[in-house]
Amino acid sequence: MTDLFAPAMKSSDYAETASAAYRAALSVIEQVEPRIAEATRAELTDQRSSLKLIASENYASPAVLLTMGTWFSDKYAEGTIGHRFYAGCQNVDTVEALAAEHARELFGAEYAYAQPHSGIDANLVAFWSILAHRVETPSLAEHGAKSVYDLREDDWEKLRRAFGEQRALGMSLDAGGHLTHGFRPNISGKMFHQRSYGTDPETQLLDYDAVRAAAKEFKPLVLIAGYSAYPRRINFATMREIADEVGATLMVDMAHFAGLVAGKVFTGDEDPVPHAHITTTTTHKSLRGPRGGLVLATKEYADSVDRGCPMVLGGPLSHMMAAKAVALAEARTAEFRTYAQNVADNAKALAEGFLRRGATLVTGGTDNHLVLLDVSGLGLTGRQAESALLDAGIVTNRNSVPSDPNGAWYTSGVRFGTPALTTRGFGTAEFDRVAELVIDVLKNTTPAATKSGAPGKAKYVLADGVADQTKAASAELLDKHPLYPGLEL
Ligand code: DSN
Repeated sequence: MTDLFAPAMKSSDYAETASAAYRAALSVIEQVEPRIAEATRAELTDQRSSLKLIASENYASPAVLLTMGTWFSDKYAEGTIGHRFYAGCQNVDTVEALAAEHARELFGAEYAYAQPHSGIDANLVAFWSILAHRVETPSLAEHGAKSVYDLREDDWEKLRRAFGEQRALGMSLDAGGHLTHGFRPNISGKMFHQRSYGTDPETQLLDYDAVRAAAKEFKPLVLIAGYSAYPRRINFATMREIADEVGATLMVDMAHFAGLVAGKVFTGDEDPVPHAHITTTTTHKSLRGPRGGLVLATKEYADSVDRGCPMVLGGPLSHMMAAKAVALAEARTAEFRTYAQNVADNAKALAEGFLRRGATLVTGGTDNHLVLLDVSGLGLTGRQAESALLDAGIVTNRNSVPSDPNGAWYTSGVRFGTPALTTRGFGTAEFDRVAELVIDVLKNTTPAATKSGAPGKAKYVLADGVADQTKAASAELLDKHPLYPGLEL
């Protein structure tokens, strides 16, 4: 490990203290439910011994992990800082204020809300906040009400109708967008009339003219930007221009690339925060914090964002807000900037490693933290490729490619991300070796025939010996870059 918490882990004091803390914690757990202690140990062993390439995962520091396991978990604190519906929230106020302060400073945001429990919660807070600000606030005034609590039932009925008539425009799932950006089976696709924009059929790149044309025709209340499987950067200044042209609120979901924004790899037009009205994120992906969400907003949206609880959130998870504050403090360091740059450099090395070995990549490469490999040319579905890689100790996830003929279940792609292994200290040479191992596994995988003799979409055959050879080769890389060095349970 070469970055922020690695030097600390390498110092024997820190590693010994962290080891003692975890040994003590596990022995306390063991006395109540030994199988949980055992599963917790097994999870560390598994994480240490596999090549974790899931683009949305990472390894949080011991400081972040330990902060989650405290008595803050036991406190109810519905409300906002200094304005709670429960007594005795003074320490929660301290924690939430620190998390928000770090978030504001780190991202240069006017307002930060640290309560969302996850990314979907952060997006729900954003959607409701936009509706409240754009639809409800004028309606409230019209009804002579100061807050939603003053409304009568027939006023609510009008509001419900107004909400239901609103439109959202987001990136389609197969182009790399996220379920919560208006996908039909998600609530975002039900609370809004929804339309999606895709990518250029030739280049597979975002086509801003097409987004503009769709926005002009559809006139959305919310223009959503952001992705979970698009391997390129977005020009958020252009997205804001489009939003302004049609009177939309620009909401950016930066969950995947928040670490690259925090680490100043994405700056200027590629930094969403100065351009979006509302920016949401998770805290556990490239940002390397605890599982959770965060909403950043301009001042005009602050009041409505603050109503996240009770509108769509339960009581805040104070222990998680504390861990977010610790992670955000880590992300404000120079070491984190180096980490973020390494994440992007490593993704390029991985993409180039794939391309040199004849692979097909969606958009032909990457300039963020993820690479989307199209495995259809190898005669495989994403599901077969994902399973064969897992047999060989390489953990990834299958993913649709644009206009995927295999749909969202079998898919034709596999998504790879560099945040986790970069935390372990992998550099560009190691990622080139990872590309070699991946391609070797896939070239030795064939679809198993179905009863009719046609190739199936799920079953596969991995040639004998390849899984073991790959695991041995991975072990060499992993041993050189141990996870939590010095941590012994
Ligand atoms: N599950 C996350 C991902 O893998 O991208 C997004 O919600």
